Amino acid sequence: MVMKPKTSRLPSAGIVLMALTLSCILGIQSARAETFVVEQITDVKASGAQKMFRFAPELLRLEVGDEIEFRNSIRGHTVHTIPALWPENAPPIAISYKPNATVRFPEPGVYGFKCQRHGVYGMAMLVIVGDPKKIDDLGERIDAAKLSDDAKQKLKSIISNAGLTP
Ligand SMILES: [Cu+2]
Repeated sequence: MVMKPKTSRLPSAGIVLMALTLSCILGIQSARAETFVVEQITDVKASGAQKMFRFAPELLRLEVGDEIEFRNSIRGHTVHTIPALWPENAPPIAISYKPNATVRFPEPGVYGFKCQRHGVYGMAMLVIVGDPKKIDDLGERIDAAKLSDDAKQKLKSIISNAGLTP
């Protein structure tokens, strides 16, 4: 195999500088807040209402300051705070009649969401921001929340699938 001399392939100082600047900019961007997308699904092919209406994904783990773009809060879907699963200092959220809405999460903690209309069928989700201090009592808080049995079951399966139950 014939090797080409490498010296002729050395990039010019200008290109090296440009690459360094670019990687620097990209580095700063990746350290910034991220935006995640949560869809609200109506799956007409699903068997039963418990599977028909759902958030996707149903669990998100964020860094403090990250954002979620909630999509499809239309045709009955909404995004509403579950008060029993909400950090004390965080303002409640109520999104309806919006194809998309972006929410920022500056407070660490556990955030529970339900759809106002389909929560009764278990349309609920969890967002965990940062490293919340109290997470081991999550199961008890779900039990105590004013939610339908289907929603409680959904939230409990989310935390057990994620290995968050003690
Ligand atoms: Cu809904």
